Amino acid sequence: MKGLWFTELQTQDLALSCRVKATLHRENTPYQELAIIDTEAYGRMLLLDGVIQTSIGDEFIYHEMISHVPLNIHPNPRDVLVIGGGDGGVIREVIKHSSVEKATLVEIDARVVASAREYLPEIAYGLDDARVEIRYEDGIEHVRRVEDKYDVIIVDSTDPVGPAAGLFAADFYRDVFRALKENGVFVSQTESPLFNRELIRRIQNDLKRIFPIASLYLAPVPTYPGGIWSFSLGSKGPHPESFDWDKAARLNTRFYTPEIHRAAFYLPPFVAEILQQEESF
Ligand code: SPD
Repeated sequence: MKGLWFTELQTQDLALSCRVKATLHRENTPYQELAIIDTEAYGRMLLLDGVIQTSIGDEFIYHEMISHVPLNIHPNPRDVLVIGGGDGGVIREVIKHSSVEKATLVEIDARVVASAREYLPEIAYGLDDARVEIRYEDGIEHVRRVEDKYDVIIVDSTDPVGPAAGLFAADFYRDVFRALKENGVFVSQTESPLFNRELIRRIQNDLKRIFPIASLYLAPVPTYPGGIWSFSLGSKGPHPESFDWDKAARLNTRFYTPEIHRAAFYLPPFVAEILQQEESF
């Protein structure tokens, strides 16, 4: 294996390696170690504490699926909150919806936004849209302070360790429920159904206690552990599989389609089992 390689230890027993063309940037921010590398297989990548957050090669799958599913389920999303997501990928998708009047990005680390703007402009360009407000603050605190404000809340966080752990907690979901307007829809990235079964089960049980409708959907993300990723959804009213088909089909996307939206909620048996089993703690 000639050349320089980056390896992410994705679990204690699994690693993903990419051949590196160049290291474009590296710094310690007040919150984490940030790096931008260019790889042969997936192009430029954002790494936080050595974990792949996004890559030019596969980012569209994750960003389209975490955004267009909740935004199409909501009948008229006007005010949208994105927590995390400082690379701008979710915001780029959110502003494709003409109903959106305001998109607020709450990102704790200003250096993530600045680095994405400089090194990942294909992902970050939506951050300059006039409808976007960027606030550098803690998403948990932000949601605690607001009530009846947002139509859609999307959590595009890092993995549930360190400061991000609170974004996967029942208390946070209760605050999200309060921060949403009538008919509000919430989606969070909730890790790998192959390696994070207990976490997904616990989150789904929490959401079922808090929201009238809770659901799980999946998408393939090749650079994330196991290559298949889960998204947990809580809705105050709209049903996850009922949406305006023609409007969804008109979006300019590379992965998301109305057919894929519907199919994403049909869970393979090994994932359906996660939701059927009792919590083991
Ligand atoms: N294992 C990494 C999961 C990261 C999910 N969020 C990534 C942010 C991309 N905008």
